[in-house]
Amino acid sequence: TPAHTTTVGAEAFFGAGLACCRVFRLLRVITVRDFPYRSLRLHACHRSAGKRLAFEDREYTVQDLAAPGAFDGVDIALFSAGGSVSRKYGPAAVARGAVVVDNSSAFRMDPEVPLVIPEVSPEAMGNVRLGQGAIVANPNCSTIICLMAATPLHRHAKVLRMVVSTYQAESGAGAAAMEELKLQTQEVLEGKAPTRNIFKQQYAFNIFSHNAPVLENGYNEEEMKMVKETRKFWNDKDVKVTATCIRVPVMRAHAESVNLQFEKPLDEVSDKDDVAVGRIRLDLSLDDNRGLDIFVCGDQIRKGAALNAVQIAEMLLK
Ligand code: 2RA
Repeated sequence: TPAHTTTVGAEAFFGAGLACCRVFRLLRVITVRDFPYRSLRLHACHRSAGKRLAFEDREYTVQDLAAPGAFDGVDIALFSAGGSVSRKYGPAAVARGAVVVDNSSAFRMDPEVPLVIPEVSPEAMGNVRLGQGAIVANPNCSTIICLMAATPLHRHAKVLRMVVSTYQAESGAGAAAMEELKLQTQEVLEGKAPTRNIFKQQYAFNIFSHNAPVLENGYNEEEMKMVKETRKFWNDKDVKVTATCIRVPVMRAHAESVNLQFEKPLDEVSDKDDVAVGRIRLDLSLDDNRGLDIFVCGDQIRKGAALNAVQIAEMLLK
Protein backbone atom coordinates (compact mmCIF):
# COMPACT_ATOMS: atom_id res chain seq x y z
CA THR A 1 0.00 0.00 0.00
CA PRO A 2 1.50 3.34 -0.93
CA ALA A 3 1.97 5.83 1.85
CA HIS A 4 0.74 9.34 1.38
CA THR A 5 0.45 12.61 3.11
CA THR A 6 -3.06 13.90 3.44
CA THR A 7 -4.02 17.36 4.49
CA VAL A 8 -7.42 18.11 5.90
CA GLY A 9 -7.95 21.82 5.48
CA ALA A 10 -10.29 23.49 7.90
CA GLU A 11 -10.79 27.17 8.24
CA ALA A 12 -11.34 28.27 11.83
CA PHE A 13 -12.56 24.93 12.99
CA PHE A 14 -11.88 25.78 16.58
CA GLY A 15 -13.69 29.07 16.37
CA ALA A 16 -16.82 28.30 14.44
CA GLY A 17 -17.53 24.75 15.48
CA LEU A 18 -19.19 24.28 12.11
CA ALA A 19 -16.08 23.34 10.15
CA CYS A 20 -14.84 21.43 13.19
CA CYS A 21 -17.75 19.04 12.71
CA ARG A 22 -16.62 18.49 9.11
CA VAL A 23 -13.03 17.82 10.12
CA PHE A 24 -14.08 15.22 12.68
CA ARG A 25 -16.33 13.63 10.07
CA LEU A 26 -13.44 13.44 7.61
CA LEU A 27 -11.12 12.00 10.25
CA ARG A 28 -13.74 9.44 11.18
CA VAL A 29 -14.30 8.35 7.58
CA ILE A 30 -10.52 8.13 7.00
CA THR A 31 -10.20 5.98 10.14
CA VAL A 32 -13.21 3.75 9.54
CA ARG A 33 -12.13 3.07 5.95
CA ASP A 34 -8.57 2.43 7.06
CA PHE A 35 -7.34 4.92 4.49
CA PRO A 36 -3.59 4.34 4.02
CA TYR A 37 -1.33 7.31 4.66
CA ARG A 38 2.18 7.95 5.87
CA SER A 39 1.31 11.16 7.63
CA LEU A 40 -1.77 13.29 8.09
CA ARG A 41 -1.71 16.99 8.82
CA LEU A 42 -4.44 19.43 9.73
CA HIS A 43 -4.26 22.97 8.39
CA ALA A 44 -6.36 25.96 9.28
CA CYS A 45 -6.22 29.72 9.19
CA HIS A 46 -3.57 31.64 11.08
CA ARG A 47 -5.65 32.15 14.24
CA SER A 48 -6.15 28.41 14.73
CA ALA A 49 -2.55 27.49 13.95
CA GLY A 50 -0.75 25.88 16.90
CA LYS A 51 -3.93 24.62 18.54
CA ARG A 52 -4.24 20.95 19.34
CA LEU A 53 -6.97 18.64 18.22
CA ALA A 54 -7.40 15.20 19.72
CA PHE A 55 -9.01 12.49 17.66
CA GLU A 56 -9.16 8.93 18.95
CA ASP A 57 -5.69 8.12 20.27
CA ARG A 58 -3.84 10.85 18.37
CA GLU A 59 -3.27 14.53 18.87
CA TYR A 60 -2.75 16.89 15.95
CA THR A 61 -1.18 20.33 16.07
CA VAL A 62 -2.97 22.54 13.62
CA GLN A 63 -0.69 24.13 11.05
CA ASP A 64 -1.02 27.46 9.32
CA LEU A 65 -2.55 27.11 5.89
CA ALA A 66 -0.79 30.28 4.72
CA ALA A 67 2.70 29.35 5.97
CA PRO A 68 5.37 29.10 3.28
CA GLY A 69 5.74 25.48 2.23
CA ALA A 70 2.43 24.51 3.87
CA PHE A 71 1.70 22.06 1.07
CA ASP A 72 5.20 20.70 0.60
CA GLY A 73 5.15 16.91 0.57
CA VAL A 74 1.35 16.72 0.47
CA ASP A 75 -0.02 14.15 -1.99
CA ILE A 76 -3.73 14.60 -1.29
CA ALA A 77 -5.35 17.69 0.21
CA LEU A 78 -8.95 17.38 1.38
CA PHE A 79 -10.41 20.89 1.46
CA SER A 80 -13.59 21.43 3.46
CA ALA A 81 -13.48 25.05 4.46
CA GLY A 82 -15.69 26.94 2.02
CA GLY A 83 -15.27 28.42 -1.43
CA SER A 84 -13.07 31.38 -0.56
CA VAL A 85 -10.48 29.21 1.20
CA SER A 86 -10.51 26.71 -1.67
CA ARG A 87 -10.09 29.44 -4.25
CA LYS A 88 -7.26 31.04 -2.31
CA TYR A 89 -5.26 27.97 -1.30
CA GLY A 90 -6.35 25.22 -3.70
CA PRO A 91 -4.15 26.43 -6.57
CA ALA A 92 -1.18 26.73 -4.17
CA ALA A 93 -1.61 23.09 -3.17
CA VAL A 94 -1.92 22.05 -6.82
CA ALA A 95 1.24 23.99 -7.67
CA ARG A 96 3.05 21.86 -5.09
CA GLY A 97 1.84 18.68 -6.80
CA ALA A 98 -1.06 17.86 -4.47
CA VAL A 99 -4.37 16.51 -5.70
CA VAL A 100 -7.00 18.70 -4.05
CA VAL A 101 -10.35 17.04 -3.33
CA ASP A 102 -12.56 20.07 -2.79
CA ASN A 103 -15.83 19.98 -0.89
CA SER A 104 -16.76 23.57 -1.73
CA SER A 105 -18.63 24.84 -4.78
CA ALA A 106 -15.63 26.91 -5.92
CA PHE A 107 -14.52 24.72 -8.85
CA ARG A 108 -17.51 22.48 -9.50
CA MET A 109 -18.61 24.17 -12.70
CA ASP A 110 -15.09 24.67 -14.04
CA PRO A 111 -15.02 22.58 -17.25
CA GLU A 112 -11.42 21.58 -16.51
CA VAL A 113 -12.28 20.20 -13.05
CA PRO A 114 -13.74 16.68 -12.71
CA LEU A 115 -16.97 16.45 -10.72
CA VAL A 116 -16.91 12.99 -9.19
CA ILE A 117 -19.17 10.52 -7.39
CA PRO A 118 -16.95 7.42 -7.31
CA GLU A 119 -19.70 4.80 -7.59
CA VAL A 120 -21.33 6.40 -10.59
CA SER A 121 -18.65 8.43 -12.39
CA PRO A 122 -15.17 6.98 -11.77
CA GLU A 123 -14.33 7.79 -15.40
CA ALA A 124 -14.79 11.50 -14.63
CA MET A 125 -11.43 11.41 -12.82
CA GLY A 126 -9.87 11.35 -16.29
CA ASN A 127 -6.11 11.80 -16.13
CA VAL A 128 -5.92 12.90 -12.50
CA ARG A 129 -2.98 11.06 -10.93
CA LEU A 130 -1.13 11.26 -7.66
CA GLY A 131 1.94 13.41 -7.92
CA GLN A 132 0.46 15.53 -10.69
CA GLY A 133 -1.32 18.44 -9.03
CA ALA A 134 -5.01 18.73 -9.86
CA ILE A 135 -8.36 19.68 -8.39
CA VAL A 136 -11.26 17.23 -8.14
CA ALA A 137 -14.63 18.62 -7.08
CA ASN A 138 -17.03 16.93 -4.69
CA PRO A 139 -20.57 17.72 -5.87
CA ASN A 140 -23.14 19.38 -3.60
CA CYS A 141 -24.63 16.97 -1.07
CA SER A 142 -28.17 17.13 -2.50
CA THR A 143 -26.80 16.46 -5.99
CA ILE A 144 -24.75 13.46 -4.84
CA ILE A 145 -27.66 11.89 -3.00
CA CYS A 146 -30.03 12.40 -5.93
CA LEU A 147 -27.61 11.26 -8.63
CA MET A 148 -26.53 8.13 -6.74
CA ALA A 149 -30.04 6.87 -7.43
CA ALA A 150 -30.86 8.65 -10.68
CA THR A 151 -27.64 8.02 -12.64
CA PRO A 152 -28.06 4.24 -13.10
CA LEU A 153 -31.60 4.93 -14.25
CA HIS A 154 -30.33 7.64 -16.58
CA ARG A 155 -27.83 5.21 -18.08
CA HIS A 156 -30.54 2.64 -18.52
CA ALA A 157 -33.29 4.69 -20.11
CA LYS A 158 -31.92 8.27 -20.48
CA VAL A 159 -33.55 10.89 -18.32
CA LEU A 160 -35.18 13.65 -20.33
CA ARG A 161 -36.51 15.56 -17.36
CA MET A 162 -35.94 15.41 -13.62
CA VAL A 163 -38.03 17.18 -10.99
CA VAL A 164 -36.51 17.19 -7.50
CA SER A 165 -37.93 18.33 -4.17
CA THR A 166 -35.58 18.19 -1.21
CA TYR A 167 -36.17 17.91 2.52
CA GLN A 168 -32.81 19.05 3.92
CA ALA A 169 -31.57 18.54 7.44
CA GLU A 170 -29.96 21.14 9.68
CA SER A 171 -26.65 19.28 9.58
CA GLY A 172 -26.24 20.57 6.03
CA ALA A 173 -26.09 24.04 7.51
CA GLY A 174 -23.53 23.04 10.14
CA ALA A 175 -23.20 22.15 13.78
CA ALA A 176 -24.37 25.58 14.95
CA ALA A 177 -27.67 25.17 13.09
CA MET A 178 -28.16 21.74 14.65
CA GLU A 179 -27.61 23.22 18.09
CA GLU A 180 -30.01 26.03 17.36
CA LEU A 181 -32.70 23.60 16.22
CA LYS A 182 -32.43 21.84 19.59
CA LEU A 183 -32.58 25.16 21.41
CA GLN A 184 -35.51 26.46 19.35
CA THR A 185 -37.46 23.25 19.85
CA GLN A 186 -37.06 23.56 23.58
CA GLU A 187 -37.93 27.27 23.53
CA VAL A 188 -41.06 26.77 21.40
CA LEU A 189 -42.27 23.94 23.63
CA GLU A 190 -41.80 26.23 26.62
CA GLY A 191 -43.76 29.01 24.91
CA LYS A 192 -40.72 31.26 24.48
CA ALA A 193 -39.65 33.19 21.39
CA PRO A 194 -37.14 31.05 19.46
CA THR A 195 -33.53 32.24 19.22
CA ARG A 196 -32.64 33.05 15.60
CA ASN A 197 -28.92 33.38 15.12
CA ILE A 198 -28.37 31.16 12.11
CA PHE A 199 -31.42 31.56 9.90
CA LYS A 200 -33.87 34.43 9.92
CA GLN A 201 -36.75 31.92 9.93
CA GLN A 202 -37.88 29.85 12.88
CA TYR A 203 -36.99 26.28 11.99
CA ALA A 204 -38.28 24.32 14.94
CA PHE A 205 -41.73 23.04 13.92
CA ASN A 206 -41.35 24.80 10.58
CA ILE A 207 -40.24 24.18 7.02
CA PHE A 208 -38.95 26.88 4.71
CA SER A 209 -37.19 27.48 1.40
CA HIS A 210 -33.50 26.54 1.57
CA ASN A 211 -31.45 29.31 3.15
CA ALA A 212 -29.14 29.75 0.13
CA PRO A 213 -29.46 33.16 -1.55
CA VAL A 214 -32.28 33.56 -4.05
CA LEU A 215 -31.07 34.35 -7.57
CA GLU A 216 -32.52 36.60 -10.25
CA ASN A 217 -34.43 33.70 -11.82
CA GLY A 218 -36.28 33.07 -8.53
CA TYR A 219 -34.48 29.80 -7.76
CA ASN A 220 -32.18 29.64 -4.75
CA GLU A 221 -28.53 28.70 -5.18
CA GLU A 222 -29.02 25.20 -3.80
CA GLU A 223 -31.66 24.52 -6.45
CA MET A 224 -29.48 25.83 -9.25
CA LYS A 225 -26.56 23.71 -8.02
CA MET A 226 -28.74 20.66 -8.61
CA VAL A 227 -29.63 21.86 -12.10
CA LYS A 228 -26.11 22.78 -13.21
CA GLU A 229 -24.20 19.98 -11.51
CA THR A 230 -26.55 17.34 -12.93
CA ARG A 231 -26.02 18.65 -16.45
CA LYS A 232 -22.26 18.62 -16.00
CA PHE A 233 -22.27 15.24 -14.29
CA TRP A 234 -24.34 13.60 -17.02
CA ASN A 235 -22.51 15.58 -19.69
CA ASP A 236 -25.92 16.51 -21.05
CA LYS A 237 -26.66 20.19 -21.40
CA ASP A 238 -30.16 19.45 -22.68
CA VAL A 239 -31.48 17.40 -19.78
CA LYS A 240 -34.35 19.28 -18.15
CA VAL A 241 -33.88 19.59 -14.41
CA THR A 242 -35.90 21.60 -11.93
CA ALA A 243 -35.57 21.59 -8.16
CA THR A 244 -37.27 22.92 -5.07
CA CYS A 245 -34.99 22.82 -2.03
CA ILE A 246 -36.52 22.99 1.41
CA ARG A 247 -35.10 22.98 4.93
CA VAL A 248 -36.96 20.73 7.36
CA PRO A 249 -36.52 20.53 11.14
CA VAL A 250 -34.58 17.28 11.33
CA MET A 251 -31.01 16.90 12.54
CA ARG A 252 -29.33 14.62 10.02
CA ALA A 253 -29.76 13.19 6.52
CA HIS A 254 -31.41 14.81 3.55
CA ALA A 255 -34.42 13.26 1.84
CA GLU A 256 -35.46 13.97 -1.73
CA SER A 257 -38.47 13.31 -3.88
CA VAL A 258 -37.32 12.73 -7.46
CA ASN A 259 -39.57 12.50 -10.49
CA LEU A 260 -37.92 11.18 -13.65
CA GLN A 261 -39.14 11.14 -17.22
CA PHE A 262 -37.25 8.86 -19.61
CA GLU A 263 -36.58 8.67 -23.31
CA LYS A 264 -37.02 4.89 -23.40
CA PRO A 265 -39.77 2.85 -21.78
CA LEU A 266 -38.69 1.14 -18.59
CA ASP A 267 -38.50 -2.60 -18.31
CA GLU A 268 -36.85 -2.59 -14.89
CA VAL A 269 -35.63 -0.27 -12.15
CA SER A 270 -32.14 -0.10 -10.75
CA ASP A 271 -32.08 -1.38 -7.21
CA LYS A 272 -29.64 -1.49 -4.33
CA ASP A 273 -27.34 1.40 -3.66
CA ASP A 274 -25.78 3.15 -0.68
CA VAL A 275 -28.46 5.78 -0.86
CA ALA A 276 -31.82 4.41 0.21
CA VAL A 277 -34.47 4.48 -2.50
CA GLY A 278 -38.08 3.89 -1.68
CA ARG A 279 -41.64 4.57 -2.74
CA ILE A 280 -40.90 3.50 -6.30
CA ARG A 281 -44.00 4.09 -8.38
CA LEU A 282 -44.77 4.35 -12.05
CA ASP A 283 -45.81 7.93 -12.66
CA LEU A 284 -49.57 7.83 -13.28
CA SER A 285 -49.43 11.19 -15.03
CA LEU A 286 -47.33 9.81 -17.92
CA ASP A 287 -48.11 7.10 -20.47
CA ASP A 288 -46.17 3.98 -21.59
CA ASN A 289 -44.13 3.46 -18.44
CA ARG A 290 -41.95 6.47 -19.22
CA GLY A 291 -42.20 8.04 -15.80
CA LEU A 292 -41.16 7.12 -12.32
CA ASP A 293 -41.59 8.60 -8.87
CA ILE A 294 -38.92 7.65 -6.34
CA PHE A 295 -38.00 8.84 -2.85
CA VAL A 296 -34.29 8.85 -1.98
CA CYS A 297 -32.62 9.49 1.33
CA GLY A 298 -28.94 9.62 2.27
CA ASP A 299 -26.62 10.96 4.92
CA GLN A 300 -25.40 14.17 3.31
CA ILE A 301 -22.45 14.49 5.66
CA ARG A 302 -21.23 10.96 4.97
CA LYS A 303 -22.10 10.14 1.36
CA GLY A 304 -22.93 13.76 0.60
CA ALA A 305 -19.57 15.10 1.73
CA ALA A 306 -16.90 13.35 3.81
CA LEU A 307 -17.33 9.79 2.55
CA ASN A 308 -17.46 10.90 -1.09
CA ALA A 309 -14.30 13.00 -0.67
CA VAL A 310 -12.38 10.13 0.90
CA GLN A 311 -13.59 7.74 -1.80
CA ILE A 312 -12.20 10.14 -4.40
CA ALA A 313 -8.89 10.11 -2.54
CA GLU A 314 -9.01 6.29 -2.49
CA MET A 315 -9.47 6.28 -6.26
CA LEU A 316 -6.18 8.12 -6.54
CA LEU A 317 -4.41 5.23 -4.84
CA LYS A 318 -5.63 2.67 -7.35
C1 2RA B 1 -27.02 22.09 2.68
N1 2RA B 1 -25.87 22.10 0.59
O1 2RA B 1 -27.50 23.20 2.74
C2 2RA B 1 -25.71 22.07 2.00
C3 2RA B 1 -24.79 21.03 2.47
N2 2RA B 1 -23.67 20.83 1.60
O2 2RA B 1 -27.57 21.12 3.17
